[in-house]
Amino acid sequence: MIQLHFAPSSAAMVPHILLEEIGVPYERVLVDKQNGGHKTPAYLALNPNGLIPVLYETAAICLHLSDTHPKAALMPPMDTRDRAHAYKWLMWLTNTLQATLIVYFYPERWADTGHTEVAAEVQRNAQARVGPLLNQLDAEIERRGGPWFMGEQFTLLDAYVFALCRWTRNFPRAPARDRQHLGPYLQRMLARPSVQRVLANEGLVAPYV
Ligand SMILES: N[C@@H](CCC(=O)N[C@@H](CS)C(=O)NCC(=O)O)C(=O)O
Repeated sequence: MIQLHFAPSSAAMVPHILLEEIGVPYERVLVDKQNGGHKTPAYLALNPNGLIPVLYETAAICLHLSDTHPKAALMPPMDTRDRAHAYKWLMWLTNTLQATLIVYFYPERWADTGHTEVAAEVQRNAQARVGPLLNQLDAEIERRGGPWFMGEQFTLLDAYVFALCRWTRNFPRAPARDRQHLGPYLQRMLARPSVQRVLANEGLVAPYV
């Protein structure tokens, strides 16, 4: 059976949503991130990066779930322009938006030890860089016309966009939900039964986005 190693609201939320969409049996394994459960020797044997989820990278897990559960149609059909665009957005989500958000959440890693002012500056700059990235998502949702990120078809990108947008919910300025098209889109995502199950499974409370 598939095992999903997760910490609440982490990158593991993306495959978590997809597993609920697919409807296969799977086992959730809670990683105690607050107490460094992702840095223990046992966990590092599973993911030497000490990051969650386990079958890193998140984008690779999404593609693997899509490949192994074709009936769920989590990607646009092969040999289409939309398929190419879906690859493009998946790479962008993982190597641009997610990577910048990680700088926002762990700014001290980009500063010398104890240089809290530098870390605060790094965090401010990371947040400023996330803003235009969220604008790109907003513009794409407008261009495609919804209801989902790629248009009519719900894809694995929706789980990724949702989880990363959720990470901005405590931004002091302009979180994802404040944008004209992203705001209603996130509400549509919240209404999906799979997403509701995931929020409950992860023990999360409102406000969700
Ligand atoms: N590129 C990796 C990044 C995973 C990642 O950064 N996971 C976070 C949780 S959202 C984590 O484990 N952070 C703990 C840490 O950085 O120590 C992926 O997409 O799987």
